[in-house]
Amino acid sequence: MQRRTVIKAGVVGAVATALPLRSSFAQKAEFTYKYANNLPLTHPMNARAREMAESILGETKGRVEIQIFPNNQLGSDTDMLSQLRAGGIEFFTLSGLILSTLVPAASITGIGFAFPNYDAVWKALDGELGAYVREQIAKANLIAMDRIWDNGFRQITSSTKPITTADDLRGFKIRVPVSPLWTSMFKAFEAAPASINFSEVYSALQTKIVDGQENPLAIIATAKLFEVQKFCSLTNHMWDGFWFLGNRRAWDRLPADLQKVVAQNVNDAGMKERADVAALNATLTKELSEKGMVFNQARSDTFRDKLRKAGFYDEWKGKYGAEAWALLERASGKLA
Ligand code: X2X
Repeated sequence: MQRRTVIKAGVVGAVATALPLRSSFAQKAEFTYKYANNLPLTHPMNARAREMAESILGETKGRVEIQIFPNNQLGSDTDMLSQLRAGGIEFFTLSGLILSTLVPAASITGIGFAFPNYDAVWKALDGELGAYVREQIAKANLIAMDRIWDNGFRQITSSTKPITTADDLRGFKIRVPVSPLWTSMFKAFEAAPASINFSEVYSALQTKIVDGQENPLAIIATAKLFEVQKFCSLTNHMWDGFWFLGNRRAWDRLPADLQKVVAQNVNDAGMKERADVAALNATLTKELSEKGMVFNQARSDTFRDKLRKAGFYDEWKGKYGAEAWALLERASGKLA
């Protein structure tokens, strides 16, 4: 059986099982909430989520149990977003860019080359820009925890060639996540982007439906994309993070004291996950090289120029509106 078939069978056969938690509580929890995500067990997101769920169980004396369903066990991001809205799952971590299919403003943090480094990212996301996006998320009847979790600065991988300048992307078949901003950005590069959920990325690369994809090093490593990709071009073309989202009705069912314990632990876990991902991204070039990936430093200036010339920044400024764009530019400097 192909990997793709196995993944599908897993979802259809409803064999998903939550990560086991250490618990000394004999009673069934008063609130048993499902938290689903799209990342492998080995990614820091899931290690920190597990600690988080254990401390929530302990601090609420067994009243709140968070069951973790990693690795797209409950379906693709698109599926999980529907489940979150319907209340089939209570919590879900999702890239702001994919969330923009529901909350258009949420993709603003992924604008190409907006943030020069992590200091600028956290200043904006833990500050006014993050607060603005969370307000827009609240209008869609979802809650977003204060601290966004890190995905990282994204790099381009390929099975065919290294990408050094923007011209190398011309006609390049590249997978992008399901989000208008991603498609727009890679069209501005004159690439041939295909929207594919992360649950299908490994098999799409393996079967050469696309020649490349883009993701932070921590994902290239933990999702084993190096098995099906040869080149990794360090473009740092955008930053991406995961909002820790909750279903509004499920959240409102929790008494205030329990909400406080849950929010505190989720935000603390997010801060630890940020540190883990930063550490990984600093060391993974070596580890992935040893696994056979060939790295090159891309010429970021050529990519940025191309976006500017294609009218990418002007177009998105118009979509987000002046207020949101001003908040972004306070962190990024002038873009359009
Ligand atoms: O889908 C992706 O590429 C990933 C894992 O980075 C996101 O969740 C946006």
